[in-house]
Amino acid sequence: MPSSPTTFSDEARIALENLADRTAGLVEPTLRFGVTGLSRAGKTVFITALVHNLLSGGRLPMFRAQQSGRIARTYLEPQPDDAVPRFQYEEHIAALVDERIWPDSTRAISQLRLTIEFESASAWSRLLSGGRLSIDIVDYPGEWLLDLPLLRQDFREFSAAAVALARSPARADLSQEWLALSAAIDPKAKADEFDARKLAAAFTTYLRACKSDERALSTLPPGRFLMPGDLEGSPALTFAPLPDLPEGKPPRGSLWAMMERRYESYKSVVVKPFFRNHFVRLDRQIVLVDALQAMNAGHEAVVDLERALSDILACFRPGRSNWLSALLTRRIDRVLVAATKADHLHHESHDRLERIVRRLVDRAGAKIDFSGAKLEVLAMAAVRATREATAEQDGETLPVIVGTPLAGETIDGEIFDGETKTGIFPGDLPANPEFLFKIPAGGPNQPLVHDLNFVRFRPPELERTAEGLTLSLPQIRLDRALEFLFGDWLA
Ligand SMILES: Nc1nc2c(ncn2[C@@H]2O[C@H](COP(=O)(O)OP(=O)(O)OP(=O)(O)O)[C@@H](O)[C@H]2O)c(=O)[nH]1
Ligand SMILES: [Mg+2]
Repeated sequence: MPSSPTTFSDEARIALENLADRTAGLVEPTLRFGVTGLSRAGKTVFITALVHNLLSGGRLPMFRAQQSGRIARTYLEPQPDDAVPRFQYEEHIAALVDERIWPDSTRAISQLRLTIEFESASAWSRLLSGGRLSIDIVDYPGEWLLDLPLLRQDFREFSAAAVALARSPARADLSQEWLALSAAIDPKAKADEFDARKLAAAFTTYLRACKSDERALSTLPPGRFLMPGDLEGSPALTFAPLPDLPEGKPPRGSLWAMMERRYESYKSVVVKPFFRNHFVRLDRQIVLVDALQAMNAGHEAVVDLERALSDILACFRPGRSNWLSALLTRRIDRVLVAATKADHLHHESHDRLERIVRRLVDRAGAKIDFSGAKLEVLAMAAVRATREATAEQDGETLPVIVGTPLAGETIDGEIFDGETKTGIFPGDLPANPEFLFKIPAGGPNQPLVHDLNFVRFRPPELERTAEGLTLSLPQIRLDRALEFLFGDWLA
């Protein structure tokens, strides 16, 4: 049995805080909704589109409360947690709608409270909730989840796992320099700040190379090495795993002892507070994945995405909860894994993308007990940047997608200026997802699907109705995501 990642006093504190959350929730029902995904997966765009569609009453046919006209009013309210940055909804939506640019990358946690006043379909819940639901949306990097397993690992275990991964065929060429540097330094030698910095820098360079667009690897803990935030340069980030540690304990004053101490600081300064203050308080969770990017980077990237998904899903310790445990510790009872950016494909491939992600999740989640919690998979686009059309080629009618490629994108040698619209044939995904797990003839780092066309588009121009009303941002299957995530609370 792995030991619990928290100590008893942590558990007691979590229980008390959850009790406080719940008591407040009796007066005003609140749902804490976590949004996560590895960097660039589409978290910021998803939250912005979700809030925008609810605030502006967007067309969401599969989101029943909205479709049946039972939502009276939706508005933003100040969030309850004063120490967490607010999600900058107004800036992000202005970028998307007014400037038609994608919002800036964000690297930390942020939060937003959305309150929905609705008419419940059932008399019971009208009586109990008074028709108000507050949703606290918490946006945090998926990389932080990949750090949670570190709570169960000591420095020796962490080093062994990191080095084994670095020596795997998919990464060996990238980790060479760092491993050579580590081999030249004796872990039992006297601790030296300069050595520690050199090792940490070489280790970080290796992690960064894994993450580059061509490789698109996902499992790269410790997460803060690639997004240090305000901890940049601090001792808690100036360490590296050490290969082939000898038996026994590190000698006092050695480099090994210093690295071990800093690794433990990383856990207590970075990982534990996230776990305690944010993670354990969630009720519902969406995990966004950019499966298209992984497929485009090749077999290794897909295998690595599966590994990351497996680690991420293992963090949600859902389970059957009785009334007491529901009161004491929150349990995530619904997890949605959503493939984003489906607007890069023709709708005929949306179901295929969904099937591909389901296959990945099945493999990743095989070892995890989801009893009592629902796990759903979806292919969606929070913002649909393209529309569909057909084109004639050699007497054949082909489905195309039409949009404005970002400035600088090239198609067949033509460089786009960010203003010109064009139609492309997006290509098809294979019907059978098993292709994901076979190394293609070209090698493990070649695109898995050859005729897929990847072009990045600008956010769409908003359409107007005949009466001159501006419509909400278009989306694909965002309504299905909302129904799964909140539908039962608004029933
Ligand atoms: N076409 C399309 N592109 C999207 C969509 N969502 C995200 N993107 C693209 O993906 C990029 C990253 O999206 P973000 O929402 O910023 O991703 P994030 O997960 O918040 O990224 P970080 O904050 O950097 O971790 C955007 O700049 C867009 O180019 C979508 O629904 N459709
Ligand atoms: Mg973001």
